[in-house]
This record gives sequence, C-alpha cells and structure tokens, in this order.
Amino acid sequence: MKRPILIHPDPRLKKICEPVADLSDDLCALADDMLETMYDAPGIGLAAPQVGVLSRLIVLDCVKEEGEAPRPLVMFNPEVTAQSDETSVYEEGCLSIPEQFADVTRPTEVEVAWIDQDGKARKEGFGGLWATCVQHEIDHLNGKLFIDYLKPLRRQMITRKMQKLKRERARA
Ligand code: K1U
Ligand code: ZN
Repeated sequence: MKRPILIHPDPRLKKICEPVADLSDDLCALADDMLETMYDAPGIGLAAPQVGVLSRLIVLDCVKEEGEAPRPLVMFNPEVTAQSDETSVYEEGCLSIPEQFADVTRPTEVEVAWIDQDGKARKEGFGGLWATCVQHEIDHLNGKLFIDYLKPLRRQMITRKMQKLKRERARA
C-alpha cells in the first residue's frame, strides 16, 4: 500500500527517531509500503519519518541504469560505522521538499551496519550515489534535511516555497 509523503515543514521531519527493538509483521509491512511509495514517487530512497513513522527504518534502491535489475535495500537501525576523508558534492533532492535541489558535500564512501528484513545483521561499504543516498536517509532519522546544510537565507526561501505549496495543495 502506497503511503502519503509528508512535506516540509512538518514537526515529524525534525524528530530523532526511535531504534527498532523487534522486527514485527507491522514493521516489515511498513518497509514494503515504503518501497512501493519510493518506486511510485519516483525516488531512490525513503525514510520512515517521511511517512509519519518515527522509527529507525530506511529503504533505498539507487540502481538507475535501464535494464539493470533493481536492488531494493531495507535497513533497520542503520549506522555509519566508517567514512572516507574524501568528500563528494552531489545535487540532492528530497521527496519531502519537491522540486528543490541543492549541492551537498558528504563523505564519498561510507560503511553502514544495519539489520535486514530477515533480522540478520549486515555491514557493507557504499560509494557514489549509494553513499550519498544512504547518508541522506540516515539524516532523516536524526531529524536532519538536506536544506540544513545550506546557508540560512537559501533554506528560508525553500521553506517559504514549501509552505506555499502546502497551502495550494490544501485548497485543491
Ligand atoms: O529521502 C528522500 O526524500 C528521497 C530522495 C533521496 C535522495 C536523492 C538525491 C540525493 C540523495 C538522496 C529522492 O529520491 S529525490 C528523487 C530522486 O533523486 C530521483 C528520482 C527519480 C530518479 C532518480 C532520482
Ligand atoms: Zn529526503
């Protein structure tokens, strides 16, 4: 089932999310819903607070090549366990901040530990777009949006645009 995506500004997008203690059927169903919502948007990642659930759960699939097999990843309690000194700049977007994009600098490579949908502990290194996306999604679990990396004036302008968008959508 597809779920509605919260639009910034929303207090739920600023909260620190709670670790997942047990993988219940409800949480696994939420992960499936999030993947469906992400692919439909379309997007390459989604974090639980973006659908209003304040738990440490993210999904991502950064396979972009047409014809290449999809690689959906579901991560409970993801944590960056190591990061490169080298940084890369990527023009990021966010499904909670539609049609706004900005350059963000992050470590080029990260190692991430997480619990998968079968309850198994996993650890893997990511680079390129995967590294950017997993860091963006983990930021969501800590109440941080990509616009928080921008200068205050640019952030304010984007926030005002989103407030206007929300008013227009509420009227429609
Ligand atoms: O967290 C989100 O809001 C999802 C976001 C993830 C992301 C994008 C870019 C850099 C870092 C993280 C998106 O998926 S925005 C949409 C998007 O980037 C995209 C959509 C379709 C095809 C390719 C990319
Ligand atoms: Zn986002």
